[in-house]
Amino acid sequence: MGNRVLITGITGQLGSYLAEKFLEMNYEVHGIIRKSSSFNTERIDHIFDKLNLYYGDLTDPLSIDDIVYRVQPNYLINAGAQSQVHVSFSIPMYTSQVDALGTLSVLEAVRKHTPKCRVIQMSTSELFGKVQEIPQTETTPMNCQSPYSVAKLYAYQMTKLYRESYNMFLCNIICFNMESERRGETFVTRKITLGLARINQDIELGKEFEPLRLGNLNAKRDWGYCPNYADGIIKLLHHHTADDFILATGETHSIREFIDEAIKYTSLELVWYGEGKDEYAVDKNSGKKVIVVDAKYYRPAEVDLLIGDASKAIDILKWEPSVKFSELVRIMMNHDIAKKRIVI
Ligand code: NAP
Ligand code: F7E
Repeated sequence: MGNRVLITGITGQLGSYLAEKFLEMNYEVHGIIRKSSSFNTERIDHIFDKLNLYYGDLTDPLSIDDIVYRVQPNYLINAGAQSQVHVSFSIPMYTSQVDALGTLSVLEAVRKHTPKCRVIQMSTSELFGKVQEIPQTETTPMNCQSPYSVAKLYAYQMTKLYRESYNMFLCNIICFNMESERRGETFVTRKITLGLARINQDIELGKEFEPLRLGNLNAKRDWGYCPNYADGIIKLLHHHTADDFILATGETHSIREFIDEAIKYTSLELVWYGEGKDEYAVDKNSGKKVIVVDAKYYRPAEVDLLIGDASKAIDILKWEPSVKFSELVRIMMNHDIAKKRIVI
């Protein structure tokens, strides 16, 4: 096997960690980036000169076909996606074009031009939706709750179908929530760590500030550390057999518990008032409103509880989710508190 890897979504959270890890392994790293009116390469700027980058878009099958043909990758990770669940309710058609049909474009291009290429499709715990089983395993029935997850289900099934029909090395890796200091700023964990770091500093400096506005605080997620998941993906790419695997920590916590853990890294002390959509939290010492529940962030359909059982990956791939919940919050809070101090 050669060592040429192609990553869609290389500018994203996961894509950036994968690119770093493959470079460390002396692989030739190729990636697809989108044209935008401002720079969108912040996560890969430190390795930019070592990468081979191509403009393309998952909604444009011609570009995907052309890039796969030119690169002739030995490995491909389809990490590109419209990955915001809430936004997928506003743009369901676009989300389907990127996440469902975009995956089909990748599979078709590989089938035509480089059928021996090993492919990982980035699948998601959102497929379990309104869960039928706790914890969720590779055999738990899927029950989607968003346009995002329906599009990802199409991609999951198409990946399986191509594997079985064409005898290609195609794997779905079903990741539970992957978080890190590189997480997009509108996902709830990063919104909390950045928001609390900002408010903590504003209170210390005696500055006025806007409270952090959040949606449903009671949903539970299995939050893990994105670099751990990148390691699992690399292990699967080098496994002897193509198969589907779950990556998860096996722990679940509510958004409320994430806030409670994050607040430990600030000088704030929260007191909660009200209920549901009228709930808010005040800092005991300053008397200022710090968090407000805002119904704008509620979703038309919610996924209430996710907790994954990654025994198959732990046993077969010898994978380890080494960073668990409290360590994850520590990493993210330390990063965002330091980042706030640099900005000032
Ligand atoms: P992310 O930070 O949102 O990154 C998404 C990447 O996809 C970005 O590089 C983005 O480019 C690119 N992209 C978006 N639309 C595209 C298009 N039309 N054509 C080509 N590229 C496009 O997501 P992530 O957290 O790294 O997640 C990586 C993958 O894993 C995604 O497929 C996601 O659905 C899946 N997943 C994520 C999680 C999680 O909890 N993070 C869990 C399970 C599965 P720009 O930088 O230009 O926007
Ligand atoms: O929401 C609640 C929200 O947007 C988590 C994606 O990477 O992981 C991610 O999807 C929970 C939900 O992530 C806010 O209602 C409350 O219950 O951070 P999130 P997600 O929907 O779990 C999966 C595995 C993926 O595959 C996706 O690509 O938090 N929540 N208040 C909020 N969520 C957001 N975004 N913003 C809030 O203000």
